[in-house]
Amino acid sequence: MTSRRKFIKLSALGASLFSTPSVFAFRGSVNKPIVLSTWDFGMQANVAAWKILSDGGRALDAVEAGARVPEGDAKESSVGLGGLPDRNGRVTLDACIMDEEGNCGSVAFLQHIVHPISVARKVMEKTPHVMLVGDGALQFALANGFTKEKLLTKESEKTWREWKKKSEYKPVANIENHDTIGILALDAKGNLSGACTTSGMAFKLHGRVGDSPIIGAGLYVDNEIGAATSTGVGEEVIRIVGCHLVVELMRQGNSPEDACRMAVDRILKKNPSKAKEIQVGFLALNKNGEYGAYCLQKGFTYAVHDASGNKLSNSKSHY
Ligand code: SD4
Repeated sequence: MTSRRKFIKLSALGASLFSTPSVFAFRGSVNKPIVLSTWDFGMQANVAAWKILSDGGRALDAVEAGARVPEGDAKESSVGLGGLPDRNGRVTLDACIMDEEGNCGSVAFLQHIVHPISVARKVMEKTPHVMLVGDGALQFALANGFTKEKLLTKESEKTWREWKKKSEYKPVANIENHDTIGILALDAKGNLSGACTTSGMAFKLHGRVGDSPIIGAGLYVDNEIGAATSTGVGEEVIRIVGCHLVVELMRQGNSPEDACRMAVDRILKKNPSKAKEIQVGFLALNKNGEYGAYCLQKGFTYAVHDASGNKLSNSKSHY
């Protein structure tokens, strides 16, 4: 009898330790559909995503379509085609995608493919895995109908050659050498999805992978609560598993903006002197269609498209 009681007590303790209580509050009226994307180029990405969402389409299709816009734009130097290369002059791409059922797919250190986000989706849908990297990811892409392209444009090669003169690798606080697109959507059915795609830190070490293709770090979606994505110095986001943290903070009842701010605070607390010099920004959307952002340094913008239109906002910042 005693041991049975002990067992019941222990099981109750176990349950309370392992299940995070959710105090997330659903509102009567949900602002849907809605899509949000990081940085100024999020405006164009949102237009592509909105075409799908406004037609009753699925959030997953919307975030993929949105992410493909800067990926295919040779003038964007931080994503896909035309992305700035690593220090060896190679353009290496990272991307991930996650749907309302918690399915996810990711590619990292992928070369020669313009749309890594679509390869990530194929990984999610066609393999039992979450992540493929490097040459394996390339072989998988080629086997699935993607074609090999030259991603280094004349402009990005020129910028790289200039950089090589000093070869100074210093992740700076402004947006010049980092602009990942993270895109989050809530569709008319009330389902959430997210995507994130980047060429990573410019002039990084060959083989370096940041937060963007890492589920939980650069992107996280929980269809019960909300979704989050990040931009900036990926190493700092990985250290705190940033986007999973933001979603869990929303689960505890925090607004999207507060959850983003608390994640930024965590980075600050861990490394206050470094935080002064770098940029990290989080963007979050909850199940009610409420959204918010927060970053370390001024300058992080995000675009929001809902039934009232498409607009660009400045994120609040710590500094
Ligand atoms: C990375 N987080 O590779 C990416 C870069 C980025 O805005 O977001 N730039 O670390």
